[in-house]
Amino acid sequence: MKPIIGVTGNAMALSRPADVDNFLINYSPRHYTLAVERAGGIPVLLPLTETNQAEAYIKMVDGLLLTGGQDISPHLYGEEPRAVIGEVSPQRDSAEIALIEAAIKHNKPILGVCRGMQLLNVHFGGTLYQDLSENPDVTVQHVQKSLPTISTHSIETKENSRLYKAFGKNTLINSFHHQAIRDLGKNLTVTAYSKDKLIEGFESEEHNIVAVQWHPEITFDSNQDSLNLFNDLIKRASKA
Ligand SMILES: [Mn+2]
Repeated sequence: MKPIIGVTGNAMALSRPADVDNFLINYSPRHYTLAVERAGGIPVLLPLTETNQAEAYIKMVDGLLLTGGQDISPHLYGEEPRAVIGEVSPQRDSAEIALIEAAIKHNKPILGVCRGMQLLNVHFGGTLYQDLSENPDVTVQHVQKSLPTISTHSIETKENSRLYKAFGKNTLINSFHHQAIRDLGKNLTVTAYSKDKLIEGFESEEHNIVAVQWHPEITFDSNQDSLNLFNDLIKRASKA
């Protein structure tokens, strides 16, 4: 039986056709489910629910994929929003934190991507830069202007980590984040840095977590290293 991977969903209002203006739909960028399928898993979309179904959902799946999206509500790390912050979704934050807690409780592996990585960090007590402009040391372009399929900035991974096994010591990745980790959460190990020392990936062996700041789900088709990361999730989920 192929492992079932829960893919966190988002909600948005359809603006067309005009007669269903602001019609709310559940969605998730298709890259995530395509990457899970290619790696040999069965993706299922987890809708953003009004009530906390987290434990019930986690019992149905073998692994959890936390997808990209909105900024993390700064109240979760003790700050007021500053002018530089983007759209937040407190409802999505709390729904996904409940999924994280349930996944850890039931020992189901997690892969966090972009927002997913930031939320995991905050969940473990870490903090974020609300915008990269708040970090004077940033010199690399982290919101790339090139197509998402193009890898633009380099990272260096920690030897013998899961990211090292998937991507090797040095590689190029794509980058679409205007927020970043400021203080790392407890019990997390940084396993990838950019040249300007931003945390681009971390892992927790204890909690079966791998998280990346970039978007390997967009490049898995042309980049074997990116597919390796999803293969690793499926392998971890097979043992769950
Ligand atoms: Mn980056």
